[in-house]
Amino acid sequence: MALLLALVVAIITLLSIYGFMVPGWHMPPYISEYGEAYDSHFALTLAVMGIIFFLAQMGLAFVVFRFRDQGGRAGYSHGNTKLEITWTTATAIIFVGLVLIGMHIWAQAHVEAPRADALKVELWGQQFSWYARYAGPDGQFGRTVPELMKESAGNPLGLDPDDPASRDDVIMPVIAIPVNRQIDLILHSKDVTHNFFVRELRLKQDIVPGMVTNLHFTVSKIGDYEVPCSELCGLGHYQMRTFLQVKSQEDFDQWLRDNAPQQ
Ligand SMILES: [Cu+2]
Repeated sequence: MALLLALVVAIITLLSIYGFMVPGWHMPPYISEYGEAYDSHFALTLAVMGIIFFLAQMGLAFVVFRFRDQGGRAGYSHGNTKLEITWTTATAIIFVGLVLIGMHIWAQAHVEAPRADALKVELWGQQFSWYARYAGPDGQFGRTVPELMKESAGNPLGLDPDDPASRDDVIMPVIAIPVNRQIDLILHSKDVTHNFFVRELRLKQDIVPGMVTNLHFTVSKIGDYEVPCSELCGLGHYQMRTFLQVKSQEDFDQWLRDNAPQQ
């Protein structure tokens, strides 16, 4: 019986590791400048965790077999303080070490300032849709007033008509951006916490109501990429998604002109 249980533990362990290694489960090719560093850090984390997982599970299988019922009296152990301290310290060092190694990748997108010529795009999340806002030819985002936010009036972001800067703002349900140009994405939420996640960008960011969060990135490949809200934000969460449409600069300029408000 003990041998059977040990074998089951070992087989489940090997199947789990095999499941992580077969192709088809992994993320699609990256399209942003963070991709290479992110992917190698991800692979390092997975390898370290995989080795620990393998050793721990094989240790479990061994102990199940080694200390099987052989007819003797069961002994009581109060644990081993030295061992406890050793593996807790080792775990802490591995986890903090991985964080320290990976921190600069996160800091590049979040903490380092975007370039002065980055294109500013606002992305607003709400239950259960997305709105992207562009400043228009004047380069200024118009004032938004919460009291004016009204979907049925065609003013989901509450643009203030009295502010001249708001007249040329372009508001769209998809995020179009030009390829090979740095984007300074400014994230807002109108209600609850949402999450901006584009697998191909290797970026994921919570959007917290009352907070403005910036992210910057440059995309090197034209195409359409899914943006699913990745924070369970209510009953309609499953349908809260849009697309990041990466276009050539000319196509992007045309798209912006085509969708400019009539004045
Ligand atoms: Cu959401």
